[in-house]
Amino acid sequence: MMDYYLTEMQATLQQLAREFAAGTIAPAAAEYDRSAEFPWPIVREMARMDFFRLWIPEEYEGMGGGITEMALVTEEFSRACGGIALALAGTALGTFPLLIAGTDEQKRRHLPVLAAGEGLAAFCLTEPEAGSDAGAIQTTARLEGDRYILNGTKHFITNGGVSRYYTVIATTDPSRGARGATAFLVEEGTPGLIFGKKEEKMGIRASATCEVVFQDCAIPRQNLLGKEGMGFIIAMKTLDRSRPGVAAQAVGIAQGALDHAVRYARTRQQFGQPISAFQGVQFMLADMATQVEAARALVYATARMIDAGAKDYGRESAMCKVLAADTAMRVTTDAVQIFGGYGYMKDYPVEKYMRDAKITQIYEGTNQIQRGVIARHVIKESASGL
Ligand code: COS
Repeated sequence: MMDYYLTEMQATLQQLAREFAAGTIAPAAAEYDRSAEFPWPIVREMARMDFFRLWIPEEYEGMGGGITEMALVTEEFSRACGGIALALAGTALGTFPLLIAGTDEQKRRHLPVLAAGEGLAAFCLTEPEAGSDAGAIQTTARLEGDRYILNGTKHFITNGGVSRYYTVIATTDPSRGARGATAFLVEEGTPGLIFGKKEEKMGIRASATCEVVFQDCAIPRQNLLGKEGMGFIIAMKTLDRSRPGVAAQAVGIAQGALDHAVRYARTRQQFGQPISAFQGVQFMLADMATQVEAARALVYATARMIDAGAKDYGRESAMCKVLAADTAMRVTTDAVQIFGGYGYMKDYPVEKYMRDAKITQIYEGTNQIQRGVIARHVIKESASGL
């Protein structure tokens, strides 16, 4: 791996995450992939090791880390299992609306709980009819006295059914489209918060994904995040911050598959020598390693840009997500190829990496949506003479 000259604290964190991934996540990955159960014992261990404090500011009992720290840990966890890593990365995603738009009082109440890992979080934006077109949400929130009443269905919700906090985008004014969207915090146990169908997924099977239904779900008015009508902007800002996390997950998945492919190529004998002696295999490994490093470099550069206080990083967030997710798909497919017939079998680890990689091209905005975002920026910059 290239030397990114991490700070001492970042290098220590990376090492800690690497050891945790190798010692605790990797041995359990295949079994959770098979059973599709939520990895509670590992999540509790993550909490005990303080990993959930990472992205929470120090004044709310966190470690005050940034996107860089989150990316480093997500990458290392995903190198062992992209699904188990999502318990942590999905909680970061679910927490961002509170960090972006919450009041000091809201933060004081909820962030220490999240920092201690006593509760996970989930971000509820997607609906059956509002995927890429996030402005088309139909879930409504109606103010009645001092309560908002939520009605509607969110689906494909990561950490759905296992979280304590649900940050929800609903419309308070359907006539205004995206400008009528508003963000809310809904706590587990609220009457009318119902968990629907649990999804049976191709990959990241250790991650809980389910439908989240609101049926006359009444929440206190003070659970409004930001202001009415700001929900779409909060959602977009959330995604701008979280996409480097998906990109880091993709880099980790790609690196994990590459690790296995190199080890296998060194030991698998054909024609009287290890297959790593053949130039055809060497060139594949060289391209895989180069692509993973290029994706990692863009993820770290984007994370550092965000942590340094950049104002607008939507373009870079989308770029690193596209590059890393496409890289993960290519590299994991090539890893299966290097394993040959064994690669196609569930007895070997690489087919899981290929299945896990696929989602990174789809969720938190498909790679087509990311390209749309990048193109908008590029064209706007050109028009303004930059
Ligand atoms: N940061 C801040 N504001 C943003 C923004 C961003 N990154 N992106 C858009 N906005 C603002 C716009 O400036 C606009 O504000 P005004 O109404 O004040 O002009 C408003 O939000 C609407 O923006 P826009 O017209 O660009 O919205 P579109 O409906 O065209 O949608 C895309 C834009 C496609 C980028 C958006 O719908 C999207 O990201 N879709 C993918 C959703 C997604 O990632 N889903 C995955 C599920 S979440 S796990």
